[in-house]
Amino acid sequence: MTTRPPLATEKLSMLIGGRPAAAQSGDFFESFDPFTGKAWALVPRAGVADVDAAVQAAAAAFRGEWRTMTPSARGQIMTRFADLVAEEAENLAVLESRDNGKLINEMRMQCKYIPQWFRFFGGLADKIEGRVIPIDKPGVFNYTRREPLGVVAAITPWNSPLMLATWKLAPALAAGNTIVWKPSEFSSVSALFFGRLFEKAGFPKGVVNIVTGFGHEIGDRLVTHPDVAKVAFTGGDATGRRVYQAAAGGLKKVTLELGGKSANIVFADAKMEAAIPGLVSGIFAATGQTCIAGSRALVQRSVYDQVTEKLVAFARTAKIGDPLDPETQVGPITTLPQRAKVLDYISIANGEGAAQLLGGKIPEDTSIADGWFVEPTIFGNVKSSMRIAQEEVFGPVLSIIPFDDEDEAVAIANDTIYGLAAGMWTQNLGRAMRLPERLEAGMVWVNMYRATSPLSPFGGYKQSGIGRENGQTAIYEYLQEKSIWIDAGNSIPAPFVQR
Ligand code: TXE
Repeated sequence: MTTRPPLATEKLSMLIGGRPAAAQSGDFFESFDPFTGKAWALVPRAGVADVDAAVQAAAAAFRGEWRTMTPSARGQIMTRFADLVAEEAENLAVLESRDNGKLINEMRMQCKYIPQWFRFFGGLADKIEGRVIPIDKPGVFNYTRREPLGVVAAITPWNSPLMLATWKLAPALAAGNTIVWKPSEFSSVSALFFGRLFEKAGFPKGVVNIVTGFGHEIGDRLVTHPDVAKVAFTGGDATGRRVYQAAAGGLKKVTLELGGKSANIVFADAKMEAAIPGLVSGIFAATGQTCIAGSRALVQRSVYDQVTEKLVAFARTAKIGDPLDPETQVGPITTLPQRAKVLDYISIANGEGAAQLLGGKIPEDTSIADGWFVEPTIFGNVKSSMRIAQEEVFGPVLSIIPFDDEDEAVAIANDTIYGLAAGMWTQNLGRAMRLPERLEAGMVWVNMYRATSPLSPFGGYKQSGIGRENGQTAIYEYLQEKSIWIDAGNSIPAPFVQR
């Protein structure tokens, strides 16, 4: 087993106004290592007063030198930050893997890739241009500026802690906003180490603030604080709805990235050597704890038996174990309540009459008994109406649903309240061109699955979210357009008539 030194003796600090900060109450909470089931770090337990202090610091920073700094200088700081993150990538990956139990390979890939977001959006900082409008009034010059919103509250979940925060922080900072970031109470450790790099990179004090604590204790204050202009949230749809409602009170802008029930569709003409690992990577990589999990495999009936058999055989060989071991392919579930939820859905699926073809329980291997594991689980002959095909499980549970033709595949794929992602496997060029536009999903992958990039938009159709992250246009989620009118004709206004 890899070494797992405790961080527990080191009391970690939040970041408020550029300074390391304890909670004003002095309280901490334990963060757990999902592989050992034991507490391994102590994280400050922020209260409302800490949130207020962080928002105040962010609001002051927004009015300070950050506001008057040239966009090019802002971009350069972001590039320096990217370099620092690149240097720290390995350490950050280990912290993330310890804290949320996800595979070290996955966290390494993410932490090495994160700098690209800061480079990409840092590069965009001085390309935020206004427009000159050929206005229909003689002698009048009309132009627009794109301006930042103010303080952005970033609220992030436990599954990809730094990556999902980066998707918010990078565009928000490039646009000139300031930040209060609240990571998930289940995975705050990496955020607090990441936080140490902001000042080193040259961000003015207070531009980025980090408060750690429980959603039910401080989330509402952060969302409703009068000085917060925008809320950028990734998490479950139930919490997303609550955040949306709370933000509505202050008419705040929001982006929400919520759950999914994504279809990964295999046609009979697919290259099976690619499709089978593609189905597995869609669901069992990250132990199913990803919003874009391909949790519904839609398989054309003529190859249904063949695909199912190969899939089960392939998934059966997945190596379950220590997420810090690079050989491990399936790690633990991040939280105990989440494991209970996954096991609950497995019994619901059995109760609904789905055919359990693999897994379904806690592994019997005593060497990993302390970890919060669930076996990779596959259900066959699932009907689209079953709860296991409709609700987000967020665990290593795959439902296989047969279909006859393209129309039925599209109908089943779209038969959900969600619309985050979809995958399809086919060698037929016409089908590959035709189908993506019929799928109600923000991202469609053809003969590939689960790819993301700073360059390409990410977000949900239907109840999978509001707004987009990533890609050039994501920066507009953090800007507002101002229209400026100048009378260049020296005319005298007519006092009682609209111009
Ligand atoms: O997420 P929450 P949870 C789904 C997945 C999972 C379910 C619940 O199905 O089983 O959500 O997971 C903060 N005001 N996803 O409970 O509650 C919270 O502290 C403001 C999908 O862990 O959504 C954390 O920082 N904030 C998903 C963040 O919201 C509040 C990723 C997300 O936690 C708050 C994770 C409140 N009232 C889970 N209450 C995805 N889309 O990738 C909580 N929070």
